[in-house]
Amino acid sequence: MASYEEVGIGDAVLLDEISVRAFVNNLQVRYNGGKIYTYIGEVCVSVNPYRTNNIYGKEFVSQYKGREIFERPPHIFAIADAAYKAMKRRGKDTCIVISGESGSGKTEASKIIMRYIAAVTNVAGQQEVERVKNILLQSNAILEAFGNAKTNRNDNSSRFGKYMDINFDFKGDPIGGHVQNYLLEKSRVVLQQQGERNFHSFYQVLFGATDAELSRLKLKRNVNAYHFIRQGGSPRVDSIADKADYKACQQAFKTLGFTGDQVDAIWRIVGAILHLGNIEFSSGGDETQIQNPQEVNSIAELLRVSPEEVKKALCHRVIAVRGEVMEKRHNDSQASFGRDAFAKAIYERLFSFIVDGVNSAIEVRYEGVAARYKYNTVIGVLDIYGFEIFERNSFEQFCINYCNEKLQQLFIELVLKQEQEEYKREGIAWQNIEYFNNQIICDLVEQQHKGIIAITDEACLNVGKITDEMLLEAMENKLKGHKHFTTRKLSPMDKELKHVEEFRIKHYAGDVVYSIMGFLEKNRDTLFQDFKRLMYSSSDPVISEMWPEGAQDITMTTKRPLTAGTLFKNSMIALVKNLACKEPYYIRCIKPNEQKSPVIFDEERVTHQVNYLGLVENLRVRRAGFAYRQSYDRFLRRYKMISQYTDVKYGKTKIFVRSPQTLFALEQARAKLIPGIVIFLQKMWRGAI
Ligand code: AOV
Ligand code: MG
Repeated sequence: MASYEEVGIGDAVLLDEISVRAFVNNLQVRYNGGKIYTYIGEVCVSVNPYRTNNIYGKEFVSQYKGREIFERPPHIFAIADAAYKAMKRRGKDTCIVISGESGSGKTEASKIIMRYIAAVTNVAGQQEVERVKNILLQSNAILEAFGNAKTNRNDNSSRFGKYMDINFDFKGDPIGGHVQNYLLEKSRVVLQQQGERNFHSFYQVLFGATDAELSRLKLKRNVNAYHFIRQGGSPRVDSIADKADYKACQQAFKTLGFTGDQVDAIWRIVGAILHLGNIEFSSGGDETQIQNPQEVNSIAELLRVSPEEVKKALCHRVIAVRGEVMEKRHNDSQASFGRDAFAKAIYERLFSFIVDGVNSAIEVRYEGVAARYKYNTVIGVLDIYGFEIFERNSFEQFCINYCNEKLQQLFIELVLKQEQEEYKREGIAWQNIEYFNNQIICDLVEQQHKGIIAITDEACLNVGKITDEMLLEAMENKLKGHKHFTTRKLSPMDKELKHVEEFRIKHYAGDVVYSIMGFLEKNRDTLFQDFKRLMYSSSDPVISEMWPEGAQDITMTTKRPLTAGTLFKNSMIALVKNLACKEPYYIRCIKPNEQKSPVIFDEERVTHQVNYLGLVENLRVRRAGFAYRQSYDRFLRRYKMISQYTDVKYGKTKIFVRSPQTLFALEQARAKLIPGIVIFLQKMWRGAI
């Protein structure tokens, strides 16, 4: 049996002193002693260990299975178990919200939670449940291959947001699931900063495919031969095994039931994108020419379309003017723009296709297990892209950081605000605890008419007439004086704002300087119709079916689609609404240093995170408050067999228990009585009494 001795204080609620320093010190003592998890009541703080710890094996699973949170030393398993128990015992939909900045350990945490759930369910060994569990676990290999990339913050950074529902039957066994993905950072397909990579999939295929496979894709095993994947100058990463990951990904495609034709089309699209990146345009005048037509042939062959049509789509636009169809030749920059938009769009569409494939593999099959017990409950696991600041921050970082603001807002709402309001409602004496409410930053981004997204949308309506600089001016006019927004023009003395095209948002987690360049186009997200028709014309049904809108007649006027910013905003609002109606559990991840080192605990960096995550405020609310509350009837039902208890307060409708220890004592006393009661009942049933 593995020993797991306590170091420092496991539940910060029991610290002698409540201060940021004491809290961080305790985290440090625990981190140095190899303890990465610390509680604030039922919130689990996790400090990234940057090393493999042997704490997730079978013996640990059995230590946490079915136990109450406060019975065992802090562990992420206990939170997973609590969410699972609440779902199983009380039939509640629950969710586990994992937050923290880029590289803090969210994605690893989400996988550990999924493995725990897989380990504690299906004791009966049903085949269908085994199948579902296997698929849930293996889906990660695929989603990470196509949706994660090396950034300067994290070698395996999630470049999409992921919310996964796991559905359970009435026995508590997983019978299916659903993945919802949020805005993939598709600009990475065509552009990476120094030190970064494109999505893993590109390197996996180059390093992992056999010679025969590569030659079918018309690719050389040489990263430097392809513009789209060599820009960051770091094709090989020590912590990443591209070749093994390719194998795992291929295996996962099989397990999930992707057909051979589908997998073949997926890698052909990846290959076509690499060729597309090498296309160069040049012209003497306004009429662009493709410099390397052999690439066009490769693209056409891989996408199963005609080379003539590829060339046409790259060099022309077909437009309809008052019902009349005309061809217009691009100049070089229009052609390059079109090529990049095309590459980004086919990768994004490919990613959605893969997510759909994962979903059809795990959707609840009502003709199967669930037909007998349609009743099912859900545990949702949220793993998004963490807050990030780079050298250059653009529209993508703006969306990612806004997403983090929304999650912080949800935490504030549920943990800090409602908790305090509950005491007041219940008439329990309460001293208000102050915290920074980031609603003001959410409003800055998402408010109707006045928010940054709305201002950008308005500018996007004026196609061709408005530039990014003019958009920034519009923002300056509308947001002048806002405490969390500034530009160089608004504060000329501000040295951090080096360029006129920059604006700064004071986020909950720190100041970020964004460049406005590209905002309009990224928000508008145009893809010339010609490319949609080209993809639809593919003789490969897998590809053609990814692009149904290519069937549309050119002369048909279509409604203006929603912008990328508005779509993202809507999806965030829906996400928060979905999470808010479930019983939430929180994992708050902390990154201990910038060097990815297992031995450095950078006090300043950790203090900063503890501050912006509001952990000490969380602790104050928890400590001044009562760890556990329950409606009177439930409390009575559970504990009426034990007559004496202490340290409780009587609210109007609920009873509040201050410390976990009290509750633990109650639980223990109750547990001691139960065997006697069971024996009594058994005797009674047998007629012995
Ligand atoms: P993130 O999901 O929070 O970043 P990850 O979960 O990808 O961060 O963690 C980054 C790296 O830290 C992993 O690749 C591991 O090397 C290491 N790590 C994290 N958690 C653990 C753990 N529990 N045990 C061992 N190593 C760990 V981002 O997706 O960039 O926001 O956007
Ligand atoms: Mg991640």
